[in-house]
Amino acid sequence: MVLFTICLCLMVNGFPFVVSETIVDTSFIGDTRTKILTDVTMGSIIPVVTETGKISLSIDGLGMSSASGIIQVEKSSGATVRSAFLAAATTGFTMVQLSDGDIELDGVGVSWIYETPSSIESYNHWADVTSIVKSKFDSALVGRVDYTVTEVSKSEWVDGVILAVIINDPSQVVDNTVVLLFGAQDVQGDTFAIGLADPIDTSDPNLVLDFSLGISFSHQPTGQFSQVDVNGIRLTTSAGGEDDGEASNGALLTVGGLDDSNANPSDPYQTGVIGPYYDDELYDLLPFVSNGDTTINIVTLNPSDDDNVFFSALFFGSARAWVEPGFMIPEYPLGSLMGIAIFIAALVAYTHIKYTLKI
Ligand SMILES: [Ca+2]
Ligand SMILES: [Ca+2]
Ligand SMILES: [Ca+2]
Ligand SMILES: [Ca+2]
Repeated sequence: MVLFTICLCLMVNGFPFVVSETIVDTSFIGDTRTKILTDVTMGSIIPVVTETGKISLSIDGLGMSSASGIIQVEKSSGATVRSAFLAAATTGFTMVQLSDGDIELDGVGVSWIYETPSSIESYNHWADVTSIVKSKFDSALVGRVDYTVTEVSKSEWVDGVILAVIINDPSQVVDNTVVLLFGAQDVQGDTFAIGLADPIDTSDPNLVLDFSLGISFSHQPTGQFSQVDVNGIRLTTSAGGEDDGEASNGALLTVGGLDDSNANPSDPYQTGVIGPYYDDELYDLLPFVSNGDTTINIVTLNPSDDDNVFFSALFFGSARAWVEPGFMIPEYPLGSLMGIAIFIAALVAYTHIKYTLKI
């Protein structure tokens, strides 16, 4: 693991001001569980796992009012678990923060490795559950493998969980990249950028750019939706809803995954008034990229200020990629020349170090 931090620390009008950006090297292949991540915090989802190889990805979500339920992983012939992760969101506007063991997977208490306040007065949590998931999956028959999720603390305090499993898949013929992102998008607008190790080759028949979002505390049909723009073009205005849960606080969860289609919403400006299933939060980014592109920019906004975008997954078929968090301008000095100068200096330093490393 390579970890670099740029830190500019100055005094602005008597107040200490710090610009800090952690760069996580995602170019290696293998175990990512030892990563130290200092900037998983409300303000942006960021990449926490990157894997490349003959791999596939299985994602499922579960929101429930009851204490326990089933979450699934799809297994193809010869498949084994490379790594598995569980994301959990507590119920909006409860300020509930989970402890280790408050959620169980197949009766085993889950231990959190990252957690962050959300933008809606709740908490998001992240765990590595490879050791819980692997042996059952590896020995299972082809098809759906069931795991029992138990919300040991009050179920009304937990909106739901997302299980993302990266699978060694002998049916894959080319190297793919999976990137999992976790954190908390700001409801008032937040961005992240996908950097591609090789330029997009739209003539490659194996090229796939599937994109998934995980959202909690969104109920539809209402005015609760997130809009998503990709490279400045609207992808959806109806992300959200309780697709993988129930229409009840403490069960509001959706994620693009099993039983969803990567078809994009036919009307990208349709808001969430039709219902949760108009948009299943699984998307195809191919229509948004051009041959030779090396970056993809994604911007989310939740006009109702009460939905929590806390997870994303990218599946790059036949492509290698890394993902950068949005470089946010700190709130305090925005509008002052000093602040802008500091931001530009930090951005230049960040860019220099990043491209020194990656190219
Ligand atoms: Ca619940
Ligand atoms: Ca779903
Ligand atoms: Ca879809
Ligand atoms: Ca939905």
